[in-house]
Amino acid sequence: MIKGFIFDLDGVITDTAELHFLAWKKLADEMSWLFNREVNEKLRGVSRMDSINIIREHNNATVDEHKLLELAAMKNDIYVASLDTMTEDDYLPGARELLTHLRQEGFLVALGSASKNSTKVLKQLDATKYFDVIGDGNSVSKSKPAPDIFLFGADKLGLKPEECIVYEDAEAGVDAANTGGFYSVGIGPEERVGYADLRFDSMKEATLFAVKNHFEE
Ligand code: B16
Ligand code: MG
Repeated sequence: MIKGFIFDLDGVITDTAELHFLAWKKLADEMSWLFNREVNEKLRGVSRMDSINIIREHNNATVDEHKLLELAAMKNDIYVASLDTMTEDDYLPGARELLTHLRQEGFLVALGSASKNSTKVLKQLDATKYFDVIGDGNSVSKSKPAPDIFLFGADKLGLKPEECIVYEDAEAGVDAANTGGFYSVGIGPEERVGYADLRFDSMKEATLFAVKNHFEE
C-alpha cells in the first residue's frame, strides 16, 4: 500500500535548471570554457562536483582538486544569489496542487534532491510546509544513481521503499529509485525517464489520481 511520496526538486517541484545553467555559463565564460545547453542537459540531477567534472572533461581541461573545489564554490555563490529571484510563482505547473492534495489526503512526503541548496529553494517557494522530511545533498554522501537519498527519505518517514512513490526528472534519479525498490514516476521524455514504472510529460498530468490508480490497481 502506498503511504508516502518522495520528490526530487529541480525538474519536479521547480525548474532551477535555468538558474544552474546561467551560473555554470558565467563560470565557464570566466574560464574560457565551452559550455552550452547540450552539455547542461548532462548535469540534470547530477551533484555539483560531478557537474564541474563533466564540464571540465568536455573542455579537456586539467584542474587540480583544490582549484576545482574553488571553481565549484564560485558557481555556487552565483547560483545561490540568483535564487533570491525565485518566488511562490515558480512551482512547475501541477506541483503545488499535488503537494496540497497529498497533505489533504494524509500522505507522508519527503524531499529527495541532490542539491545542497534545497532549504533555500523550498523557502523561496514557501514549500517547506509540504514536507515531513528533507533529504538533500547534505543528507547522504553517495549521489544518484545510488539509491541512498531515497532510502534516507523512506527511513526518516518510517516507511519501506515499496510503500513509497518517487518522482524524478533525471535518468540517474529514476535509476536510483528503481535500484532502491521504490515505485518510480518519471517526469519528462521517454528517452530520458523511460525506465520509470510510470511516465508523464509534465507534472501537470502526474496527479495523485493518475498515479494512485496505476500503482494500486
Ligand atoms: P547544488 P535535483 C540537482 O537537483 C540539479 O538537477 C543539478 O543540476 C545540480 O547540480 C544538483 O542538484 C546539485 O545542486 O549545486 O545546489 O548542490 O534535481 O536533484 O533536485
Ligand atoms: Mg531533478
